[in-house]
Amino acid sequence: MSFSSIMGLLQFLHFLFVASLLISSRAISDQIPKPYVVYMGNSSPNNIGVEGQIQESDSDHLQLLSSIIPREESERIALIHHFSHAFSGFSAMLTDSEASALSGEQDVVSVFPDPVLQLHTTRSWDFLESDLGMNPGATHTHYHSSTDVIVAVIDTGIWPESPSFRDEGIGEIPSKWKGVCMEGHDFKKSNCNRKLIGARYYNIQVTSGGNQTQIEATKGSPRDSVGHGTHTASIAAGVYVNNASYFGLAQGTARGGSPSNRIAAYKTCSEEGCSGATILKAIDDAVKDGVDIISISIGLSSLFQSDFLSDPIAIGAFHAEQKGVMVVCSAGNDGPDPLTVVNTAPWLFTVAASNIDRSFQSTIVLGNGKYFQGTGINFSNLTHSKMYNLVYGEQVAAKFTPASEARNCYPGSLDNNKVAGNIVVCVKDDPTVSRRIKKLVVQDARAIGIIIIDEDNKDVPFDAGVFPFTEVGNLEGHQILEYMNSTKNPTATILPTTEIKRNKPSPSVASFSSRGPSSTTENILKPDVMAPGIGILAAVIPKSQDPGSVPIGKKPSSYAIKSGTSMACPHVTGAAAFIKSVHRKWSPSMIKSALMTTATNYNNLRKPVTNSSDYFANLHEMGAGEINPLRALNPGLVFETDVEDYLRFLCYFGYSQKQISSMSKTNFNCPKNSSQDLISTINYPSISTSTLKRQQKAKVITRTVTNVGSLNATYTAKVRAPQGLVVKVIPDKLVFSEGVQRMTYEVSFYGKEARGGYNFGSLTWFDGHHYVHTVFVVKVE
Ligand SMILES: *[C@@H]1O[C@H](CO)[C@@H](O)[C@H](O)[C@H]1NC(C)=O
Ligand SMILES: *[C@@H]1O[C@H](CO)[C@@H](O)[C@H](O)[C@H]1NC(C)=O
Ligand SMILES: *[C@@H]1O[C@H](CO)[C@@H](O)[C@H](O)[C@H]1NC(C)=O
Ligand SMILES: *[C@@H]1O[C@H](CO)[C@@H](O)[C@H](O)[C@H]1NC(C)=O
Ligand SMILES: *[C@@H]1O[C@H](CO)[C@@H](O)[C@H](O)[C@H]1NC(C)=O
Ligand SMILES: *[C@@H]1O[C@H](CO)[C@@H](O)[C@H](O)[C@H]1NC(C)=O
Ligand SMILES: *[C@@H]1O[C@H](CO)[C@@H](O)[C@H](O)[C@H]1NC(C)=O
Ligand SMILES: CC(=O)N[C@H]1CO[C@H](CO)[C@@H](O)[C@@H]1O
Repeated sequence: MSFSSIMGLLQFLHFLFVASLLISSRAISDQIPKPYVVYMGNSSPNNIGVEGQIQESDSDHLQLLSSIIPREESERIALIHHFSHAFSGFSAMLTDSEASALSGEQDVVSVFPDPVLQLHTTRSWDFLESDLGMNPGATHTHYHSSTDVIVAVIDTGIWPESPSFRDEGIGEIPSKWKGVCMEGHDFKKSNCNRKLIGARYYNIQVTSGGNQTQIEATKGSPRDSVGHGTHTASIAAGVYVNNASYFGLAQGTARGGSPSNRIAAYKTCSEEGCSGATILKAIDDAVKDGVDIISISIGLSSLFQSDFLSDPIAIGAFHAEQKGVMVVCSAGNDGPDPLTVVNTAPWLFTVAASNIDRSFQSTIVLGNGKYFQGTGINFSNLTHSKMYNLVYGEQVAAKFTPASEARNCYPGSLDNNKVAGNIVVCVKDDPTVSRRIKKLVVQDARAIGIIIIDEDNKDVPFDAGVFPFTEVGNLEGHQILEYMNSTKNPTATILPTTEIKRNKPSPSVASFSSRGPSSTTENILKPDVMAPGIGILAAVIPKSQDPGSVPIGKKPSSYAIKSGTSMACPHVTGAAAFIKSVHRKWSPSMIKSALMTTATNYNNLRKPVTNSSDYFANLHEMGAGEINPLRALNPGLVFETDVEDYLRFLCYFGYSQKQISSMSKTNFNCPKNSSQDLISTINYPSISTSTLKRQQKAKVITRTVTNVGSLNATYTAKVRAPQGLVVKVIPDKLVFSEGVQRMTYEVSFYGKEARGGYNFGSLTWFDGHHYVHTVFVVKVE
């Protein structure tokens, strides 16, 4: 059983436990008001931008509340958040029965408890810190581009003094900007500038279980106290900063994906998480403020995914997309198990994480002269010339401690007297004790250093600060244990971390990156693309988060190295902003299509991309592949996914005509024969279909492409499919000319001879200049 499936089981058991508590106290908890989101579809068109009318809908919502809440509790007739710009609705304190009464009201699309969403850094899993902007090939020179693309970062706020947000040489704030720079006790209007053009904060409330717990009181400021928002914002659009490094590691010029564009920060999260209603409010504000792209490195837990209309990010992004605002999201860090990807709505751009061609090595030298390259970040002061005794957790167990616990360096499992002064070897065959905890356990016992043997996470460097730390896989681990068996006095040392460039296949899929298929529907391929998310250097708050993380005599660094799909997401945000700054008129779906059809499935060794265990990566791991922003500027053809496609998607998924009418506020009608199966037919830049029966004649899927290259172009189709799966494209030649900008074709899949299960392949259109690479997944039964 893998790490995450055990975690999954544990969390599930915990869930059952909590659920049973909830049931026993149900009668009481039913009556306790808690925050709910009431989603009411599209804002009525005549409401937009006219303050007076917005007030009107505010009072409509209050009226609706007062019809439900008993008069003696009139203090609850108040809106926590009110949504009125991009969409309509509110959040308020409601009892379960009030919530269910509201859900039957006219115009109410869905009512759901305000969910807690998570930040997608690996910090919580204690993979650690990051670096930025080293995305190969993303040098932004010689393009006629505008600098008024505005990127909204919905996250933990911002550290405005970071050099990444300086505004030298950047022009006036674009006139379309309607946002604000909110002041706080530690944040002044003057903290915003022509780079960081806006900042908002919200009362951050995080609810848990059936009881409302206010995890963080209002800090009353857009200032980042976590570091996550500063990091993601600087990856998306930080300016060039020379000689940035993390105490000398990853030294170089730091910059974001679109250094000349603008940033607006929306602080919705604390370290503990984010309230869904607050994220909805921030999306509503960002659309009103005039942003072009919204970056959200946040998501629901993959264990508790809800349907699209109870998912704040999906709801907010649906309306943002309709107003021409692109929303880019992280896929989550719950890999490598399948069905863990989150943020899977087709109007979202969902990003998986890959490594870059750099790693951080902490070399182990054994007493017999052998060297092993471990992974990790340390500022250790050990040297070659002195060796330390090497002990195995199991051999230095405390009294009455099972070997399995001591081997894993559980808290309390080691005999401190036998540990002090030695280097300790710990394994990770039990998921409950993280790397951070193992390190603290041996550090506490006054060990000299720690070697962790762990197959799963070794691609993600752990930042151990000044404590000598390194991590190896099972192969090297076995050799180290063998050496320890072979001698009475095994010794070793751990050398300081060095940075290794171009040492290995990259990109490859990060072990933690959440995998498809989507658990909500397999008929849209998710994640969409992959971008760097391991060991990314970017701006942070210059404060020490943990004791011992800063080398003695040094000040906390203003750049740090972090890993997570949180870091991958803003790379795509930055790339999208770059494309938007060149192609001002392109819609979100065109930009997304361009990045998907030009993505690569090959690594720097010109071999197919692999996962972190060196197997070829499949499309559920990497989507269309690693983004290539420069190629995406000139994709040749794009797939436009329009509002009707998304509305049809909602019909096919199973939502009612009433809900969909309220979301669209147009006279759109659901097709008569809606079914989940038809989801594959919406005009998406990839194809995924979950049901191809062997005895079925064929499955036919149409797509329409728009020519954005030269007027006269002739494309021919080339299919790559696994043996047995027959794929026909009709027509297999597309001729574009002055009057013909759009063409439709059919792809037919025949599964009679195909292998059961997932079949992965691609269809590439080529005109002599452009490769339009579209990937497909067909599940054969
Ligand atoms: C809810 O949480 C608060 C704060 O932890 C606590 O004081 C209160 O007793 C809890 N209420 C219930 C019903 O559990
Ligand atoms: C670059 O940074 C390093 C480490 O922070 C520092 O020692 C060095 O003096 C800096 N170089 C320049 C040219 O600023
Ligand atoms: C890599 O892919 C192989 C084959 O699909 C799979 O068995 C393995 O679990 C994957 N490993 C990771 C870390 O994703
Ligand atoms: C390394 O630094 C620690 C303090 O972090 C100090 O106690 C120790 O003596 C130093 N070791 C060497 C070999 O310099
Ligand atoms: C080391 O020795 C122990 C006890 O003799 C044995 O169980 C273990 O398999 C050996 N480990 C290796 C890696 O040889
Ligand atoms: C729906 O059914 C009608 C009649 O059976 C058929 O003509 C049409 O193609 C179907 N629509 C889709 C999208 O499959
Ligand atoms: C495209 O082809 C048409 C007809 O052959 C020709 O008249 C026209 O000049 C061509 N346009 C371009 C941009 O090459
Ligand atoms: C890569 C790196 O910065 N490693 C450092 C680890 O710690 C030693 C001693 O503090 C430094 O010399 C290395 O530069």
